[in-house]
Amino acid sequence: DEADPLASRLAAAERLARTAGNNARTFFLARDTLNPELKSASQDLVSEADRTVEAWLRRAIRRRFPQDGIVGEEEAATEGSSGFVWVIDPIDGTMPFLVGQPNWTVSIGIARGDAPVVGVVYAPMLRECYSAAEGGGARLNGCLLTMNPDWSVASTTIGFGATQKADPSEAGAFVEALYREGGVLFRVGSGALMLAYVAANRIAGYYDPTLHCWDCWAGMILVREAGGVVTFEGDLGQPGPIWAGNRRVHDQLRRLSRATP
Ligand code: 2AM
Ligand code: CA
Ligand code: CA
Ligand code: CA
Repeated sequence: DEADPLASRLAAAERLARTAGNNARTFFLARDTLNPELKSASQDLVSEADRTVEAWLRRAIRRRFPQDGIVGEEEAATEGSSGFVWVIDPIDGTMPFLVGQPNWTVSIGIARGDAPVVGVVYAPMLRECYSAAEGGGARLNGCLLTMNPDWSVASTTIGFGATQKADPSEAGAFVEALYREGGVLFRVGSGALMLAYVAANRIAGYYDPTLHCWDCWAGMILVREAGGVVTFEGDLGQPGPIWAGNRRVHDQLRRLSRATP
């Protein structure tokens, strides 16, 4: 294992994401029996599905890589000594999950120091598994992904992920600036899936004013390995804004998101 620490972790992350995703799918098919609890806002929810899948993932990671740290949405972070930290979101898109939309994912990223080096985003209901490791390219169900280097924000739709916590006038100013530039909005409730869609040329770019590391750690390495550019101003401890696209779209989104309301 330690002969190729990235390859062994990528293979493990893919296996764990698939098993966790299948467990989450069982909850999804019986979602009417869940009693979700409110977190910070009327669309910010957590259920037994989120907690059970994260607890299972943490046990499986600890068993296989006991020296690695773990950061995840629903439990406190645990420190490791190997230099690797698993950054996990058991269900990214709890809101779509609870209302029966198929666009939710299991997101498993790995950090070495403060850099994303492995990422797996699995969407069980879409039968799509996105994966990447540093230097090895990004793949969708095994097929290599290469981002279109020529697109601008007007070429196809742009992901925008603001939740109820976003500043309404800043969100409005971004949307207005985007539409003035010929852009059109796209949104699914999983930030990880939006980043995977950037890597797969399904959207031209993505801007979210506030993501946590577990929403984007896997997606960041997917976009970079597909040839794109990502800036995340958060880190493993703090949320922050994120911009993703090819070089041109990334730079355009940064400018448009700073339009003054
Ligand atoms: P979650 O489902 O794991 O909480 C950033 O947009 C993140 O916010 C998403 O990756 C998703 O993570 C969460 N999210 C998406 N839609 C949301 C909504 N309507 N209300 C609250 N959180 C949402
Ligand atoms: Ca959540
Ligand atoms: Ca999330
Ligand atoms: Ca989540």
